[in-house]
Amino acid sequence: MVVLGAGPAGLVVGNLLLGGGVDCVVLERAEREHVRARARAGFLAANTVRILERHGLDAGLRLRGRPHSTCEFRSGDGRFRLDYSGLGRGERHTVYPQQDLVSDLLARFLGLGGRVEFGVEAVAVHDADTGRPSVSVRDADGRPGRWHARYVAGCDGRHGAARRSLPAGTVRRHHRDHGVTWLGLLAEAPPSLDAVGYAVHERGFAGHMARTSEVTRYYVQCERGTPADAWSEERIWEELELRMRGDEYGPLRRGPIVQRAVVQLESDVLEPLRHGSLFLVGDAAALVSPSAAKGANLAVLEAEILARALVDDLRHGDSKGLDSYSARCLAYIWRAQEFSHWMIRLLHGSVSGEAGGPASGEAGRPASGAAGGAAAFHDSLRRARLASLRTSRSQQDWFAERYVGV
Ligand code: RFL
Repeated sequence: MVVLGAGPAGLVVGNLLLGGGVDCVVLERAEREHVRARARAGFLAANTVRILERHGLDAGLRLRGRPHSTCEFRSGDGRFRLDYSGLGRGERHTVYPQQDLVSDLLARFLGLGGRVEFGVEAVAVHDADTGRPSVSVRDADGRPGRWHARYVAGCDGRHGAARRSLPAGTVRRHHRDHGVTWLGLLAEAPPSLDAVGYAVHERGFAGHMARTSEVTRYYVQCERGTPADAWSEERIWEELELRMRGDEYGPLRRGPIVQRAVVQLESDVLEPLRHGSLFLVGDAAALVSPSAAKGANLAVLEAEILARALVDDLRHGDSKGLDSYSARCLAYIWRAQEFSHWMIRLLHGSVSGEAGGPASGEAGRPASGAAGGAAAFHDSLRRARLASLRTSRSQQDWFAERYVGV
């Protein structure tokens, strides 16, 4: 087996294959330290924790992960909190930085004797429609090489070789740009509240998510096309403070911004997720906008489904799991897309593609008045959605089940 990419998807596939007695190699474009340090997700769903636990991959998160079950919504209509451990299925998140999870998975994989080729970029997957596919690669010095395998797991993200190698016409791509842009920030500052904070403001959305006791992720909506370094740290904190209504609900705990990235809220699904001997997993299969924190959780879920099916096929000659892989995973992916789309509309009023929605992000401009009736209409719908969530128990149960589940 060849696995492309040493992110959460690739490393879960790799660990489960080795555990199931299937030999594999992981090809990873980046160097080891880069892979171990890349800060991204942080909220693991209860089901993700169960999967990791089932396969003995949870030692680190049991030690250092922190349970989390509260989110707080702030808007011009006031604020309210939902403790979702008491709603829906009563599940919680575990806050555990993705880079720590990746480090754990990598250590475990190498400890089991697994092989990772760092600094080796997959260029293309060849002959995927045969039973003998291969992967052409180049190393950091540009030297070419080739790996042969029975199957290839494409866990190399949205811009990887697996997606690029799909012949035109074999896969349908669903893509939607929600027209909303966030600046994703990591601040070396303790969390400012003991909840995930979602702030809806006429200047645009702002979000707060704890990562550790010293590091907090913030999001601040910005205009499409804003370079990541366009805003000074002072401006970032002023916008966050204003949108999160620090004067009413308490000031934010500030610190240096140590990472910035522009995040365009997009959805992207490939269908089907199998092309002969090549399987798409994680971000290579689908991109879910970070509005609902589903990406890493889906990646782990799909990785388990694929690895089990591969072990059944390669060890026991049972190919049923591989045959149903795509349909099974797409059912989860579309539910995650649906919820993340709902979250985008909860937090942003009008989004692109809706009548009167912005063609590109319009953060910083009031949604009412001269902006026109349609924008004001969508803003009123957003307020009504938030009001339902605040007051309706059945709406809260629905929200909790989807927010923490995959
Ligand atoms: P990854 O993690 O991108 O790993 C892919 C790996 O493949 C390598 N690679 C290649 N290797 C060889 N040859 C090539 N040609 C290659 N091309 C790429 C890359 O170097 C990399 O190591 O994909 P994977 O494993 O599918 O995991 C997906 C998750 O990383 C992603 O969905 C999440 O980070 C999304 N996400 C979040 N998800 C959550 O569940 N909860 C969250 O709280 C959350 N927060 C986030 C997020 C994503 C964010 N960004 C990146 C927009 C916050 C942010 C800011």
